[in-house]
Amino acid sequence: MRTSVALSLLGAAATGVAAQKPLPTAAAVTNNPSCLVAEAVLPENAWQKNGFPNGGNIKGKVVAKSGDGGVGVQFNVEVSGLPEGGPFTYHIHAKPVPENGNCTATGAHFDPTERGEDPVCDKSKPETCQIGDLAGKYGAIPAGNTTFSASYVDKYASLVEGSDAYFLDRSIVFHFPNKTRITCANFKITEPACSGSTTGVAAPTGSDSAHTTGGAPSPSGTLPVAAGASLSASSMTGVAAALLGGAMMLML
Ligand SMILES: [Cu+2]
Repeated sequence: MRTSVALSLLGAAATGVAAQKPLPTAAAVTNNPSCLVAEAVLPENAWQKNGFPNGGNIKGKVVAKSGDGGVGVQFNVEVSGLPEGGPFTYHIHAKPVPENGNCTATGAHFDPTERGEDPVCDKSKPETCQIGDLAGKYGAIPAGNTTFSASYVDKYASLVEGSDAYFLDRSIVFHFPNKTRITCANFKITEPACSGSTTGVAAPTGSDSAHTTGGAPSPSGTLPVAAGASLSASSMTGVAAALLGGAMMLML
């Protein structure tokens, strides 16, 4: 860590550019659960509540589900009734929309890597952008459009509850070019994850079936091997947990 900071400072000095903190990078998510679908449906007449008489009659939704093989999240964005002006941006925001529909209460952009607003997102390096900055990474809604649709996979968003990049308890917010908020909605799960999905929970399920044959524990020598084998495909953490589990069994 310290080395990389020193190197990048050295690099900046060498090229005569003002030293800038290197941006944190978001990790690609590979264990999103299959089947799960979530939708953020924009409410009718939200723009009136938000006090923008020229807010058009924006409607639409943002659908989120796992990318192929659990990698990233596929977003399908569909809006109509956009007001005049633009380009319009939209983001996942840090907090949910409260009961009264006030988009201002959704806080700042969802930014678990804490990279902040500056410098602006560089599309060619999406891993360095705020995870919630969807318009920054995949394009804003161009000016002059009353409808818009887009579909893309963001590798860094997570559908695994409890992980840093999990966003289904947050909101999506659409903005005028001056950043004021036109409309917003919370994500809601419309289809649950299916069993046998590729979450971190899937691997332990496999090892469970390996040693829940009968109430009595199997001969201790075979356990760590079986658990290790069934978990090896999942993650280092899984393997570590399996080894730890095995070690604890041996101690008992
Ligand atoms: Cu926003």
